[in-house]
Amino acid sequence: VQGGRDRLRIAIQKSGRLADPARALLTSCGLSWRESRDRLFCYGESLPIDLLLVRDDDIPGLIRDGVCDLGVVGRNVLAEQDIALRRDQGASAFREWRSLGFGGCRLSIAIPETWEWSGAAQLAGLRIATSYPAILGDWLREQGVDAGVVELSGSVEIAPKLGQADAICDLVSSGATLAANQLKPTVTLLESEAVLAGPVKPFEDSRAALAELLLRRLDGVLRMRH
Ligand code: PRT
Ligand code: ZN
Repeated sequence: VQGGRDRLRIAIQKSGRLADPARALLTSCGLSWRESRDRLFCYGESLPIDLLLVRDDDIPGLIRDGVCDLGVVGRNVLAEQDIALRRDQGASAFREWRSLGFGGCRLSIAIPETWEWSGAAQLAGLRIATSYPAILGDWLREQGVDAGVVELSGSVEIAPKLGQADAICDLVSSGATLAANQLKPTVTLLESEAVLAGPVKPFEDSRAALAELLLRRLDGVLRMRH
């Protein structure tokens, strides 16, 4: 699949927390689609703006590779992949264009309930489990704290119980999951929500006008929602 020049392609989550609100927001912007039989592609009908339905983790890479023009993704995912990419390539390939006001959560350090929190220095020499090693690594460096980072792709909150780690760095919304695992949140590394992500460089073909139209409508909808 090649990034179209006269159509705009937006990647959104296929299923999960951001899937329905992302689609509802774009519908509020006057977009409508005809779905492909495999339900992975939605062809724009009211405007030449198509959707690709994917895993959220794939969205930054799809923008970087030009497969998609824009994407709706958590700031947490975008920031993690941006740090990793800048470390590898020395430059960003995508950035946040708008914050969208849904999917709110925090990326926080959590420690066992029974511990007293005295600050970042307390983490020195401990093992911290996370799915966000780049964000955590940068933060630990900023704090001047030398701790072990244990990268896990899921079930991070049970790592302390399993003896894989002493503390965790994970997304928190209500805090119920932490409480169920006898953990408590301490410091927040990132306040996250869903964002519209796009390339660092502006479009140079007819996608520019389409993106501008979409942003104008989006800003109107976001203002009304406030
Ligand atoms: O399949 P795919 O890879 O696309 O989906 P996914 O499972 O990776 O993502 P999904 O749908 O779980 O989350 C998508 C995005 O929603 C995240 O990247 C965040 O930007 C945002 N979001 C908002 C959250 C939460 N709130 C949240 N609470 N993502 C995850 N959680 C987790 C949290 O880590 C905890 O384990 O949900 C659990 C419940 O949270 P509590 O604190 O309410 O108990
Ligand atoms: Zn994911």
